[in-house]
Amino acid sequence: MSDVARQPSGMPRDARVNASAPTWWVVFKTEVHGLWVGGKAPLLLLLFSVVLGAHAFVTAYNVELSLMPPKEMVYETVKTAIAVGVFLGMIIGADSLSGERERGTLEALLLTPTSRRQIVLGKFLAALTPWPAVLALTIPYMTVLGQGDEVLGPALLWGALLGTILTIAYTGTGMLVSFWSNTNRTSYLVGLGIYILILVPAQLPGRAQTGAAGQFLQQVNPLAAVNHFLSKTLVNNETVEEWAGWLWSPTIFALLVLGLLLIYSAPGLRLDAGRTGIVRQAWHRVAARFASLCLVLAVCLVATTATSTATVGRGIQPDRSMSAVGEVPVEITVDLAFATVNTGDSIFFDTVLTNPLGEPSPPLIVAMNIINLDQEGDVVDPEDWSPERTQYVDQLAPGASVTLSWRVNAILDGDYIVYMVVMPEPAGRDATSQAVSSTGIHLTVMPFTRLNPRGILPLVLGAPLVLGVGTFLTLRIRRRETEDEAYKAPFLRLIMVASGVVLSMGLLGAFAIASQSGPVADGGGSGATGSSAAPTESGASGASVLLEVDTSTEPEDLFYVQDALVAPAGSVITLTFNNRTDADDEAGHNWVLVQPGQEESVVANGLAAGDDSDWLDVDDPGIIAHTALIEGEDSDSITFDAPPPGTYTFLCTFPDHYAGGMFGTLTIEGN
Ligand SMILES: [Cu+2]
Repeated sequence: MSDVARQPSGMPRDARVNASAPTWWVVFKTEVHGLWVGGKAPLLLLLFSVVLGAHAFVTAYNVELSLMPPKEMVYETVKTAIAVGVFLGMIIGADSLSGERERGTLEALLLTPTSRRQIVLGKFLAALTPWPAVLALTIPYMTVLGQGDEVLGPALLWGALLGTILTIAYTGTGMLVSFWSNTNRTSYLVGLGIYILILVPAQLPGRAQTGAAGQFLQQVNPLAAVNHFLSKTLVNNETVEEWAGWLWSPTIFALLVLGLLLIYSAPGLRLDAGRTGIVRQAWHRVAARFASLCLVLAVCLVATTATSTATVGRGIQPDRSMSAVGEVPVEITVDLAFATVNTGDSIFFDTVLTNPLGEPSPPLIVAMNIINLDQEGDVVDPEDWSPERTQYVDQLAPGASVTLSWRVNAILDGDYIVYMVVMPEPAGRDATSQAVSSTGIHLTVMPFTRLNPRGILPLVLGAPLVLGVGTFLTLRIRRRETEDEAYKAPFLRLIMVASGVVLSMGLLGAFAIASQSGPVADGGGSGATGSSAAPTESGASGASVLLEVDTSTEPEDLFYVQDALVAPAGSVITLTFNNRTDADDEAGHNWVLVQPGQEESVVANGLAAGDDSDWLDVDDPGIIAHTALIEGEDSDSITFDAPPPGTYTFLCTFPDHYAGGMFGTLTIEGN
């Protein structure tokens, strides 16, 4: 990298040719040429593709073992892209001015009758150009890892927006450091120090990030704040409004740096950073020490957070000296006993609190808990599983009851019990109260992934290869340029190299997606599970709910994999029915939702309608909604309004399938 960085990037031919163009544009073009044709940016991208590929392959491989949901994989990829994009901006920014000083090319720039602010602006804009390429490079990886999940769009949108804000901030910081440094060594070291100082707290494991101080640190740290925002909105299905407050620190950071760089510092750009001004001299002396201090600090930070995490557990001691346990003044029931869903799906249910006593209840606190029934399984963090884990009720009149609505997002596959606890608020400091628990909801979360690590291999190996060829070609053009002063690479040739790289990457990505097994390639929204209903208003009317029902892959299995569906009242349900058998099996199935008590007659009318009507009498008033009769490897999506609250049967009308057990329930939860 240092080899390439030493190429002069002063003011060559372009400056004279385009004397009429604005200075910043001339500087920008020269810088972009140096950065891209000079080989620095292509080389860094090549390195990044290796990192991304390794990350994608390890993730896909792990998926087979631990079944990380697609949302999380997409989030991890966006996070990596931002960390790398920001890093590239930082080091290119750090090189921009001190590098020219070191190479003796800054003089030529400053001698031209141009505004210094424009010089800085041109260099700044050029240093931002690798970021879009980094983001574009991650798209095929994200698409493959996302497996068609609806998270891809928001991930790209927010990744692009927040990554751009952070890249602006970091590139500006790098340039400010460079502005004050005489040598690249100082500039790189300080830049790297700042990067690590911000990166390390942002990458700390989840547990160290909790607590008021930890939360504050996370919110102030621009990179950590962005990661937190992305993880909450992309992985945990939470709303943007809820976490928008976390976007202040990156925005303020970027604006501050921009102002400092372009308004305050730029006009004072000088040939020598170290000779004028007391502040600059001090900076020059302190800079190198600062860098090493940052490294030490970062190590200490990791060490202290690790130990403080360890003490958290010891701090919690059950206090057995409490007295005055109040009597149990409330009853709690849930309206769901069990549910089977895919990873990423949501379940909705209601709890009813009743005060059976003859006097008003104290204020009540209702909390949701989740237990992993698998001893070896991961610990469940209910905060991640539900946008609203605790609800409060002021008071219940004698005999009165209140209904609370809940939503649980099935983040990880496994076998769980969800249960609710109601605690009367203790009467005072020296009083406590007795928790009352509901019956559990037995939640079975099916693994949901169709990733095939071998299918990713072409992308993992091909991307660095393609970028390697692209880098080689640009370096060859560059060599000719340096050998022959008069030679200027034809614009067309550069465009051809660039589009060749883009095209090959696109093909690799498409191939990787197509080689993922099964229904991902045929789209059909197979990955679109979970509910897109606003999480805080689970019972709101008009909320759209996505449901997915699969058959078994075995043609002789007569059941639906998801046989207990739940949707809130008033919602618009989009149901995707997938016949997972082989097309050769000739096992036709449909999904028919029927009015309560009409099961037998719908099946009988279907049989009477015969094979020509696909075993369904579509005019049967007992039918609420139905898909087509589909063969193996086929899918059908239907959208319908949720019927009134209650439990409905859905079934398959193909002869003998209902009798063979091919039915399930759809529960519409009331408000
Ligand atoms: Cu069937």
